[in-house]
Amino acid sequence: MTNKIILFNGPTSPFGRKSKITALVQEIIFEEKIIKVQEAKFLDKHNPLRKIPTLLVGNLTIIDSDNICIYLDTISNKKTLFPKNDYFNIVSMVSVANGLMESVLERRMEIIRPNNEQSNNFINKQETRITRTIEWLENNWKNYNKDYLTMDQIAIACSLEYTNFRLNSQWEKKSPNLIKWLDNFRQKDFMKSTIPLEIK
Ligand SMILES: N[C@@H](CCC(=O)N[C@@H](CS)C(=O)NCC(=O)O)C(=O)O
Repeated sequence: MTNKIILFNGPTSPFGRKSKITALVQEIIFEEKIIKVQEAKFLDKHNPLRKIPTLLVGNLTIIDSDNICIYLDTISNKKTLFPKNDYFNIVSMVSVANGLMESVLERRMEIIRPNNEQSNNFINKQETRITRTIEWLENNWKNYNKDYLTMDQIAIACSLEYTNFRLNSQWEKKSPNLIKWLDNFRQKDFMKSTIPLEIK
């Protein structure tokens, strides 16, 4: 009997979105449980960081979206999202996209704190990093496999859409290459079915 796969996820997490897309494109059968991570005490026994995404596979817990994506890719019969010939380029670009997601998330966490606890310095630092990272991707990301789906494409698409969702879409005016590519990429079913939604 194969183990049931449970993905603990949130409604808006870009890291969770990247993991869910990987499961969808790699045709892995899984159950998604959308949780309120701040209240999810039960998660602590699996993941002491209490973060989403967290993947349970029987007795095995997989922590961190990168590990989850590699796991899902490894158990799939579909074509790998991490082709060997560009492996290190792909995983490095995934790390840049992760950093962008993290900065957008950190900025968001800061601006929802009470006014007297917010640091403008911290917010400015994140915004500068966000702008610099997108500019860098515009000029440096080669999209190594235009006709083949790779993990960096998924991660970069999730990070740019998360920027639009939590910050704004100013970058689009200055990034003709990225927006041209994203406009096409976001038509894919797995992008459309995983758009982040705020639950009231
Ligand atoms: N490096 C982690 C980052 C995951 C992460 O930051 N998740 C956020 C939601 S987007 C979270 O669970 N935050 C809960 C908290 O900080 O309390 C990954 O790639 O999975």
